Parts: sequence; structure tokens; C-alpha cells
Amino acid sequence: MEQAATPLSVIVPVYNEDENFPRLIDAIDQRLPQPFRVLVVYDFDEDTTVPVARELATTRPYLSLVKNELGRGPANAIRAGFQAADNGPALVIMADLSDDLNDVAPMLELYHSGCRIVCASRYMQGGRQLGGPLLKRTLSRLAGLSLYYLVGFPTHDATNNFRLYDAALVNELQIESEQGFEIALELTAKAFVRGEKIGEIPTTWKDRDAGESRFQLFRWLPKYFRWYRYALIGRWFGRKKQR
Ligand SMILES: Nc1nc2c(ncn2[C@@H]2O[C@H](COP(=O)(O)OP(=O)(O)OP(=O)(O)O)[C@@H](O)[C@H]2O)c(=O)[nH]1
Ligand SMILES: [Mg+2]
Repeated sequence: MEQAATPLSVIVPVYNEDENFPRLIDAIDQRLPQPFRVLVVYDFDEDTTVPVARELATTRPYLSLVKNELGRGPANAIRAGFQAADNGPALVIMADLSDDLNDVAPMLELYHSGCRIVCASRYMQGGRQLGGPLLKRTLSRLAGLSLYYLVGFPTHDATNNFRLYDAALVNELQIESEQGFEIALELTAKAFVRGEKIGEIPTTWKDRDAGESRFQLFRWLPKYFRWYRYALIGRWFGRKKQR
């Protein structure tokens, strides 16, 4: 007998997103293809998202809260989300409404056609980025396009965190990122060097209009650079052929 496919797990790291969270749930209700479950990962009990999410969970059985016990920060929160997801398709989205959830259906299609990671790309034809600080935007675009053209990285947008993963692959790759959002680059670089099949689709990203950004550009830049170098060197010194 054929086994039913594991439903989608959606991992949402949150830090004081009480303003955005109800709007995110509206977008999820309207745009995500069923079936799915949503894992909201918070770091501490006083987070303002927690009571709002608990209240919404009373009418939405798909919603659960996961306390990140691995250490504070987005990388640890996302890692805790993957541990909770365990296997099957796992989508990372931000709570600040930056990601267009209409893209999830085509991302899942690529996943089911064999991609183990599917990247939503702002820097390929059809993709867009609306707003955000100029320096961060420029560095992110430069990193993405240079990896794409220099070593054939499988996405034009190496740093976007709106990405669909095979959770079993992620748990096998062993996340080393502990702090920031370089985690998406780490995972995709590792999968690329291993020769895993990776796909991309265009997306439109827009900057948040409520709450505060927690992105620490200068603090996290060295971490991004580590994984940028890993992708370059891995390609030049013996990347496996795509599976
Ligand atoms: N659990 C947890 N979530 C976080 C933390 N920092 C940010 N987040 C969440 O991660 C998501 C993205 O955070 P942002 O601060 O907007 O970072 P970003 O989207 O990379 O950066 P911007 O382009 O500046 O918006 C949001 O859902 C945040 O609530 C953290 O320390 N812990
Ligand atoms: Mg943001």
C-alpha cells in the first residue's frame, strides 16, 4: 500500500511579532495549500507573539507553539523548528509578511518532483525586492548573483530565508549556524556541495511595515562570508555531480 506523503510543516521564527501575527495567519488561511501544520518558534515566554498565537490556536488546530530551547536567536529558532518538523517538506517563512505565500504551491510542486531544497528568488527573472536597507540589499544581491555566475550555485538568491527544505536532509546536514539568518546559505551551500537537487522560483519580497527588524548586518557578515567561501571552494575542489 502506498504511504501518504508527510504534510507540509511551516516553521515561523518569531520575536515580538504581536502586530504582524494575526495578519500572517490571515495570509496562511487564504494562500497555503492544505494540508499543513504551522510551528511558531519563540525564544522566551514573555515574547509578545505568544499570547496572540495561543489565542489563534484555539480556532486553528494546525497551529502549534514550539519553545526554542537551543539558545536565543533566529538560527537556533529555525533549528528547533526543523527538529520539531522531523521529516517531510518544511518551509521557513518570516512572520513579518515579507514572503509571498502564493509561491508555496509552485515550491511544493518542485519539491515533489525531486528537489530537496526549493529557493524563492528575488534576483532571477520575474523576482522582485521592494524596500529594505540599500547596503543589505546590495550585498545580498551581489552574493547571490556572484555565486550563481561563478560556480553555478542553484539559485540567484543565496541568502533569502523563504525556502522549502526536505527536513530529513536538513537534520542530516547538521546546522552549524548559531546566530543569524546565514542558516539558509549554510544549508543550501552544504546541499549544493553534496550534489543534492535544488530548485528555484521567482518571488516578490517586501519589507515589513510593522514591528522591528532584528537583522544585525555587521555582526553576521563574517558568518555569511564563511558559507559563501564554502560554496565557492566546494565547487572548485570537487563538488559532487547533481543527483
Ligand atoms: N525566535 C526568534 N525569531 C526571531 C529572532 N529575530 C528575528 N526573528 C524572527 O525572524 C523573522 C525575520 O526577522 P527580521 O528581523 O525581520 O529579519 P529579516 O527579515 O532577515 O530582516 P529585514 O530584512 O530587516 O526584515 C521574523 O519572523 C522575526 O520575528 C530571534 O532572535 N528569535
Ligand atoms: Mg524581515
